Amino acid sequence: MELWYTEFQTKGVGITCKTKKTYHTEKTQFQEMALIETEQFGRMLVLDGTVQTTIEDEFVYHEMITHVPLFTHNNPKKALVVGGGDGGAIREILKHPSIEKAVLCEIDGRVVELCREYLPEISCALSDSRADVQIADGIKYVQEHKNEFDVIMVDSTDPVGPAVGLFAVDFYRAIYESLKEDGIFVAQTESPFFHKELIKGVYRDVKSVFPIARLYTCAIPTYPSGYWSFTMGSKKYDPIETDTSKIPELDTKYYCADVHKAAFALPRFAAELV
Ligand code: AG3
Repeated sequence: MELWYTEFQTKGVGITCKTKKTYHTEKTQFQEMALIETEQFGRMLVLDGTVQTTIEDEFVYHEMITHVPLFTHNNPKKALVVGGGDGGAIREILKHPSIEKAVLCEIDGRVVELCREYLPEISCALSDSRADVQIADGIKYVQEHKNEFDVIMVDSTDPVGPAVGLFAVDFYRAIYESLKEDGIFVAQTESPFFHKELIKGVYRDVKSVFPIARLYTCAIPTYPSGYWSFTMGSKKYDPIETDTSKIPELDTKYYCADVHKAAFALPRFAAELV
């Protein structure tokens, strides 16, 4: 018998994957969780019915949410990931030799535990001595840590349920305060095809808090529409002015100096959102 998993991404569109195995399902204090084996994308983490990450395509998202801001900054030493309990962003951050400490602040401890068990390729860096895993509310954590971080990345779920507060202007203000004077912030901001109003609103809010705001995009096959966006707020450095000839070779599969530049070149319909 064939078993298929479907995420309904909008009222009229879904992604359906043939599954080989269900490793684990659980209702945590915050959300429903599933770890499954898919034929096309390998192991997959699903939270509240939405695909969070898969072994086959996680590299795109985790490289793009981290290396773009880290190479926009001159010399990042201390980074914070809000959400991101799978540890993929931390793994990428720790590829930067300048990084002394990478804090992960994830609200749901079960996500971290189960990703350590079932997705070791993604979560492996959580045991690095420079990684500091905090199981806590990211909003409170940011409010309590002022003027501390060079780069903050918000690696959240969709703006429903536990993540709603992570898409709010008050949170962006708290992030501004939590960053050093040349700090940079990036948030995952959904699909330019399916979430236009969200992107417009986030961009407007980020722009009202940070002197520099930029939208950039990449291709992620398992996320709604396959085309994904990130919004950056920066106090000093403009990512489109990064001297990309100085970007060193890193062990990456998507990000490179040309992609750093190209990611900010927006198709007309996406450029209209900002
Ligand atoms: N967080 C963003 C996932 C959003 C996907 N949305 C969806 N499938 N409806 C990814 C977490 C990876 N660290």
